[in-house]
Amino acid sequence: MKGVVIKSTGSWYTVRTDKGNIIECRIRGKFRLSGIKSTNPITVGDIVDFELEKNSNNGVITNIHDRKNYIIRKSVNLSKQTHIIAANIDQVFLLVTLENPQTFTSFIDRFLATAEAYSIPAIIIFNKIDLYNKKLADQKQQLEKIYRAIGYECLDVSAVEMININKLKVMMKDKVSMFSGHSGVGKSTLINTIHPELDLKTANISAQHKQGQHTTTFAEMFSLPFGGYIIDTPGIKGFGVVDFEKDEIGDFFPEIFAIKHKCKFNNCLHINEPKCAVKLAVENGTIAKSRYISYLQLLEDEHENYRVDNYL
Ligand SMILES: Nc1nc2c(ncn2[C@@H]2O[C@H](COP(=O)(O)OP(=O)(O)O)[C@@H](O)[C@H]2O)c(=O)[nH]1
Ligand SMILES: [Mg+2]
Ligand SMILES: [Zn+2]
Repeated sequence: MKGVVIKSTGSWYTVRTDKGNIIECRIRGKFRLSGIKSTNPITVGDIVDFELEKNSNNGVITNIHDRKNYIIRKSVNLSKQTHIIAANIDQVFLLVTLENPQTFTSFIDRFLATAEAYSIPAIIIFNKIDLYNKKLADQKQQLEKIYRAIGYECLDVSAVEMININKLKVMMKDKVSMFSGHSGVGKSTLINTIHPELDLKTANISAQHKQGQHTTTFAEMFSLPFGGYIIDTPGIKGFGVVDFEKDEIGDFFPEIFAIKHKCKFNNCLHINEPKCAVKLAVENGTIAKSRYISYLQLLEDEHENYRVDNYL
């Protein structure tokens, strides 16, 4: 039998079959995936084969299907181990607010580059538009222009005033989605708006200060009443961590990737090399300055502690 892992608590995996049956499964002995040094062999979103155990309603997982993508987090201790937070994600929504809290472009761009590195399509949601005055609306429009031009879909919503919620539902239908963004941007409120039965706690700031949570929280996948899933990752700030190599960062900026072959040097890092097509594009305005600055920041950032939140 085949199903998708919707929850994992360490030793038990909750598997949902295509028909919607829920089976609690275990793994027998050590089940190791080659290539990934991870503390957990199976994660939420994994497609698995399983057999039912005799004389019980439980199952044993016998096989994991190849993952199309996955997001990881480093273990808290300094070993090289990682923890896989979730797999097979169709899209990740970055919730952005320009005030209360303010989301900076450097945060947006780091997030988008990370999504590119994970091969997960990213969509930008501007929330709380009910609060926007003319100045913020203009600022938002400029950002949308920048991000749409490089291929990122953007949507304006208000979780409180129910603006464009149906559009969001259409985007989420039959897909596995994740929400991300700074604390306070309205992730829980928006999830509750699209799926009131989940009844997530909102404006909950205390959870973030519990450092220990990083080791004990598990992602969970909820089915949406209109079709599709949402993965909730309680207590996990941000979006996992990618160790960027300097010479690949540009590949995670679509507009840089698109023109890098025009640089004189094929190992150009677009800093101050001669005849650099990227720098030229920044000068003539084809590449947004804010994007280029974010790119340079990522280049310089190699020793950054993964727990540090740029925003704070
Ligand atoms: N005005 C307005 N407030 C919102 C909106 N969405 C969320 N909020 C408020 O923003 C605060 C933080 O929301 P919450 O969902 O807890 O944010 P989270 O930390 O991203 O999960 C709460 O007080 C919400 O009521 C919105 O669309 N408009
Ligand atoms: Mg929340
Ligand atoms: Zn260059």
